[in-house]
Amino acid sequence: MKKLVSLAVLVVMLSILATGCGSSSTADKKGEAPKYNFRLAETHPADYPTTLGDKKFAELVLERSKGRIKIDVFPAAQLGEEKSVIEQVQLGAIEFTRVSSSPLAEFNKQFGVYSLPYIFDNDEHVWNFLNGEYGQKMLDNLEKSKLKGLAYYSSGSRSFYTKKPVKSVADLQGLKIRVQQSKVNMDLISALGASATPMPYGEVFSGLQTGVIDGAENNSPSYLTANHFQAVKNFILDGHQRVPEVLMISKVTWDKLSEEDRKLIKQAAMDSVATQRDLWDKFEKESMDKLKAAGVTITEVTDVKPWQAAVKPVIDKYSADYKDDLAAIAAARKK
Ligand code: BDP
Repeated sequence: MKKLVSLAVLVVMLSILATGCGSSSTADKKGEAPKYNFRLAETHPADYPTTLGDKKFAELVLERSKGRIKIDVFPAAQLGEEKSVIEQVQLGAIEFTRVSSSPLAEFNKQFGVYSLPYIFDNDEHVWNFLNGEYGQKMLDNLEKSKLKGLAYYSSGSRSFYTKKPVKSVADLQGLKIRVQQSKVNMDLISALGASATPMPYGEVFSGLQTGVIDGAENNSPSYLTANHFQAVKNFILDGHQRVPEVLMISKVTWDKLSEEDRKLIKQAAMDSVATQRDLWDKFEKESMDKLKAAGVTITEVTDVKPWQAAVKPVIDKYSADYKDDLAAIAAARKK
């Protein structure tokens, strides 16, 4: 009898699973069977605000195409780390992704400007620029890198977190700090006297735990959700960078779409921004509260000038390369 009951339970569970996973879906119910089945690669977990932005985008595309264009979001780096995902998107093997501008800079140099330190004053300045003509043109310029930028998403500002407390620039001397895989980031860490260790995002947690690195840097939502706070508990809010996130489609895929579908996809991407930004702002606050509750020591930086002075050589090194971009960013401040 007992066996029969557990068998029945198993059958029920399996049927629930089958309905849950089946490609079932909204698409088939909403109209025609999908003509396109695309994949979107995302590094963050399923409930992260940015992933929820991706999902909003996919939902709008499905709805507006009446089920013809289905985009499945693969969170948690299931399709790979950002650098390898970008390569696959260039080839059209993965159709969509959302990545940070930092690794993107290795594929399209112009995006490196976003990794330069302290070029934006605050979030408002960032969005003034991103929503302006110049910021939007940069998305189009990705075409020469076999990519097509669709929209920007928020990612707040990045700050250091370390095993031993860091209270000033001097405390960073000699520490091994993980950086995103880009040249500007390497230079930035070196200028601060630390030793830059590039590695994919997914390896940072074990790197911190095993002591391969002494620290890393990111925004508070990433520090929290990637569990880095469990390994190192000192967070200094120096806010050295504000690196926008980019939602993109492969140029290979883009070229195959009708003009009408391209418009639909672009518009859906733009319309998903409000959802991502709203969720982002809420989660940024929530994650600071959670970090505090988890016993993280948070150090505010009241005077950012010594930090800006230390990284000035980075600005000097790149100011000629990014002359026009930096001028446009500065102009967005005045608005
Ligand atoms: C996060 C970005 C993510 C990057 C990660 C990193 O959202 O795209 O992969 O930082 O540091 O803030 O690699």
